[in-house]
Amino acid sequence: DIINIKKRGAFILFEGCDKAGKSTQANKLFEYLRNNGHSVELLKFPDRKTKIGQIINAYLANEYELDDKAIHLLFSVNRWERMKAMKNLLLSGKTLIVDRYAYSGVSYSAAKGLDLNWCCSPDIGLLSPDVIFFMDLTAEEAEKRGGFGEERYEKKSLQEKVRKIFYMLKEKDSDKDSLWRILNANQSVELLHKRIVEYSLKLIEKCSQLPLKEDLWK
Ligand code: 2DT
Ligand code: MG
Repeated sequence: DIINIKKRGAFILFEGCDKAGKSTQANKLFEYLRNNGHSVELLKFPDRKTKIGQIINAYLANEYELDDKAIHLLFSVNRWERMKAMKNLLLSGKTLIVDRYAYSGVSYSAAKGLDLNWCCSPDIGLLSPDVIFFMDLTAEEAEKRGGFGEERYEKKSLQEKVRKIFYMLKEKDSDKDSLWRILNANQSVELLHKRIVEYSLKLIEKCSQLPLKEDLWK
């Protein structure tokens, strides 16, 4: 007899600096998986639609000032308020493609000068991703892509610091085999997409058997 063991979905995360192509690749992976019979959902942080997200949006648009620590905590709250729903989706078998997460949270705040460990603490115990596709692009290359926009943080000098801190967070995970996949974002969209799809299909199969982890930075 077939014993029907429910398979969980994979938590696939895209991280990186602005202009690296995270949203492009997240969207393309979502379309690919959806068109190939997978149960999949696309999420983005910050989620600007919640009440907290609206404050974050105003802050990013420079319409509203907040203490660096206060806004850092709001970004974290904006993840915690989605945790139950994300957990239920994953357990129901949906693969989640997530555009930015706590790694962005820490990198951008620490780039402004906040203590790295302090920045990590509010996100401890969040769901952990099964893979981090780190779309890596130098600030110089990012600037060539039509320049940064008007939002807070979209400046070359800050982006350089953010990138360094992403690499520090990768070091912190050096015991976690193949969690981070560093992708050179300075290559063709289609080539990157192909590699991401190949890796994701294997990953979805592999982690369907593994328990969900709510152990970020534990
Ligand atoms: P987008 O350009 O991707 O919408 O991001 N950020 C993001 C933080 O400072 N902390 C966080 O926790 C997250 C998720 C990165 C908007 C900006 O918000 C920054 C860029
Ligand atoms: Mg942006």
